[in-house]
Amino acid sequence: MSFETVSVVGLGYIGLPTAAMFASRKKKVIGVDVNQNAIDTINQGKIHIVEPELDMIVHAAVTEGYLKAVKNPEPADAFLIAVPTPFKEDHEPNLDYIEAASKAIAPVLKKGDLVILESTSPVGATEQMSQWLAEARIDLTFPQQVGEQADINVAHCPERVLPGHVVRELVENDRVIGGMTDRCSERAIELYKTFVEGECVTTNARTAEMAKLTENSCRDVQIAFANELSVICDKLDINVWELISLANRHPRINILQPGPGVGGHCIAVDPWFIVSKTPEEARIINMARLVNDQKPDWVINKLKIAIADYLQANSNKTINEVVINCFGLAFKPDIDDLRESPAMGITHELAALYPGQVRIVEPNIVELPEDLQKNAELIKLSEVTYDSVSVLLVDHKEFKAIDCPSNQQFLIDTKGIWLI
Ligand code: SAJ
Repeated sequence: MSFETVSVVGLGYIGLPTAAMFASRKKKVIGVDVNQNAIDTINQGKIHIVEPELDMIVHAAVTEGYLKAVKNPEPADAFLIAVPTPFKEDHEPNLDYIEAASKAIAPVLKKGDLVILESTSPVGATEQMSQWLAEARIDLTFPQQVGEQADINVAHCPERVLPGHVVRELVENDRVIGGMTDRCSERAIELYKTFVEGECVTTNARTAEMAKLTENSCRDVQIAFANELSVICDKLDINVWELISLANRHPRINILQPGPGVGGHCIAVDPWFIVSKTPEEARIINMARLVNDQKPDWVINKLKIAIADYLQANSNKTINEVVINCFGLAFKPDIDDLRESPAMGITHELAALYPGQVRIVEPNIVELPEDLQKNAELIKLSEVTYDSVSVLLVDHKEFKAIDCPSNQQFLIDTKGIWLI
């Protein structure tokens, strides 16, 4: 049975592009979301998130009638669940959104349907989702009950696309397909082959869950190594950027770049899903999280020292007169996404410590988030004053294109683009 209608539950950074890709291949796509504003925006052919090229694809899909957004699930042949999986206060994964999505689609499931969990999830979440579905639909059979004979096929196929490159990577990346049975995997491959040009590699659901967590934990550990090196080098008076570029000349070494910390909604979250399941064993993964999470505090301390040095060199000034320039707010270069950004956290704290003295240059936004507006000011790169203390937090292309616009002596360059 082929897939005529595909439903994508959760129309965020992953769900909306995925829905749009199916629609662009002329599948009838029903997008489901709890956010009325997102539904209305999409149904007008517009998008509520920032992702290159996505606006055109969504516009075409909606105007040609292949994509619509609704609040309540409707019958379909395949359901892809792409809802958030945040963690709770104690770093335990929060599966509430998956549970709510499962319970929402259960009433419209029919024999032969495929349900795919795309959300990054702790090991065991797909089995748990299938259990929630089974409890809601005792008239249907599920893989954990009858294996290959199940009425409903269930798989975990984690998303792996890089924000800013989602449209291309959705098509080109290889896909890990973790069916609860072989039949589930076969059906999932059939669905993804609608638009995926990368290879679809099959495994079981638990391994697919762990594969995704492993990828992001690996990156987190590697960034933690770079961040730790930056702190060590600072103490030993060594330029960490030069050091890394030298070490990377070794044919088997590829050290990543230090920064003000690790941001975004994936790398700083997913490793905790491994740590919470196996706290005794996941020692390096746990430590990497702590190293990366501590980096913003280290940056703030460095800045306090720079302010003290500045005041010593400018004895006519008081601490309330020091201007602090913050370059960049986004969680990584050349995007406008401020969520879970270490640069945001650092700037917030500086604005609280030095109210009215913080000037922010962020070329990708037109106004500051509300909570920063009262204590800080958004300025243009051309308006930066030379006589001040500065912290470079994001290596945006606009910053890389110029020489340091501030006084080197009182600059904390967390990305190493202006240091000489
Ligand atoms: N960062 C560094 N140094 C580096 C590289 C990154 O400090 O050398 C920082 C960035 O500035 C940022 C954070 O790490 O704050 C994360 O950025 P990223 O570009 O490494 O990753 P994300 O969060 O945008 O996307 C990641 C990707 N995962 C991997 O590369 C293993 C993407 O493929 C995943 O799909 C995505 O997580 C996700 O949704 O899980």
